[in-house]
Amino acid sequence: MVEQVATEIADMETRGAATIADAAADALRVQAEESEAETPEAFRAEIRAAARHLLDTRPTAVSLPNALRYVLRRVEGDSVEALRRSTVSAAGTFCAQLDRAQDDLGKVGANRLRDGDVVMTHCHSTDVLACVEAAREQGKELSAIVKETRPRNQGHITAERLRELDVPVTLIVDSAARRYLNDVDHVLVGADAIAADGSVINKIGTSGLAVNARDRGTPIMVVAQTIKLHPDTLTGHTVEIEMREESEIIDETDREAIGEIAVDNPAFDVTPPRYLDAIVTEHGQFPPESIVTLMRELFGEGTTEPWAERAQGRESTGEVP
Ligand code: RI2
Repeated sequence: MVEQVATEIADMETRGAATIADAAADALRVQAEESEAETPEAFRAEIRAAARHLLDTRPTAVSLPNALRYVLRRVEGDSVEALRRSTVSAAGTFCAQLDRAQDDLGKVGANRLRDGDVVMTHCHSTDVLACVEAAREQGKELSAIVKETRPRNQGHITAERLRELDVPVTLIVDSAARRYLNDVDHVLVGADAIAADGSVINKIGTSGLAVNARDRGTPIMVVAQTIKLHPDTLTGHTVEIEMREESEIIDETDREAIGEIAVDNPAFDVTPPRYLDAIVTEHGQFPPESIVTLMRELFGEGTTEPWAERAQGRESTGEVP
């Protein structure tokens, strides 16, 4: 099961920061339920190994280590049965909290949207769609300009979901975004990680979109549950940007026809806080520069790595995530 979930995350069959977190926590639950470990030590080692395997799939979305950390910190007991129960319970609580957080942030984000607004989206974010859904439930009419989001075209998923919410959609290529910004009331983007200085790491193309939006005076709102807050950035660590397969950009035949070229495929970029208007979370909306106060409240000053081969002690601070 862990093997399968890990492959699906790596191949992006399971994708989106919140969905990845949910799948990873659930994989630990199944691992615990199916474990045949005979001693508490063997059980703990097995769960830690499963977490490491999941962790190795994609490096950028911090929701993945945050989910694993949440569950691993709550694996408690002196017997295999007690350990199993606590793991299953922690994973269940985490997934339920994830759903609740998305509902809560949806309502906060919806308050920023007015009846008749046009929104522009980039990539596919379930957190963003939660805001649109909440606004629709409030009876607001919205329409959307949807960027296709090369190379994997996750904009197509967004377009489909928006149509399910009865939102009229205009699909555009990424490079057309600036032309449409004058007609847009809000740019809505999700996040894969948010750093302590308020920088937002999201799908490649977000930073260029944000600079253009600022130039045109169009507000840009980041919608992100607090599992997207990157605790390691509190202590100076940077966020690794995932580089993906060249084949996502160009196939072998076209490439050979062009001649010798290098191809780079960064999956994410970093948008500095000065280009962003608000970060919407389940705890309310924050100016990007002040997100660090929420991070300290939730995580304390740092984190441990409970999945390490040699187990570390419990984390000293922070409740959730
Ligand atoms: P939710 C996605 O990354 C996009 O960058 C999106 O904005 C972000 O995850 C957050 O998604 P990818 O997995 O958690 O498509 O809001 O590379 O669903």
